[in-house]
Amino acid sequence: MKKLLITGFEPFGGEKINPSWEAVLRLPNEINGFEITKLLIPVVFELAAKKVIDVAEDKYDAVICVGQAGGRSAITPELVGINLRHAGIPDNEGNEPHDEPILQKGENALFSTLPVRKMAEYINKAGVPSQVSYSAGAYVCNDVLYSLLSHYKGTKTKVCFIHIPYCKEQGKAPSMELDDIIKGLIAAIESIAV
Ligand code: PCA
Repeated sequence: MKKLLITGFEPFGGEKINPSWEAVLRLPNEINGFEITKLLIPVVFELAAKKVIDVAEDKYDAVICVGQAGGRSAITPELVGINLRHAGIPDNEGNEPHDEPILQKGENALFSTLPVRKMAEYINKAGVPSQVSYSAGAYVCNDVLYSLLSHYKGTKTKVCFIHIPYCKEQGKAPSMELDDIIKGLIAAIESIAV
């Protein structure tokens, strides 16, 4: 059976929950012929990607990381990761890099290797608002996306990152029902043919 690793983050920035992990945790264990493994990762530069790579090794066909993007109102698969760390707030271990590269000799940017446009189409078709995003920011989510794309470049392991809005339970706006976030993630996985 094909194998997919999907990750969610711990809470950060004063929030009590992170909707990425709440949604990932509630996904079925099998979707679209993929056996799904779920992993909680820390909101810490460098360490988050290291945890994913330690678990994934070369055992997975696809790795999808999910993170909260407060302020967005749609599910946004990210097209690109950039070689930059720039924090607006400290991460969960107090790191606050400013304009530092992730990899000293890395390429400036790397494109997702999973079909993010098709993902957005499938999510919309499932009745959940979605659009492709051209920036995952420069905080820990982008750090994870770029680091994984660099690590798995040219291998069988395909990678993407999906940002999601706040969920209703967080009491912030804009927000999305957790059930819709879950529905959207399932639709995204249904779009993958590897
Ligand atoms: N969102 C942050 C990091 C963890 C998360 O859920 C980001 O967009 O970088």
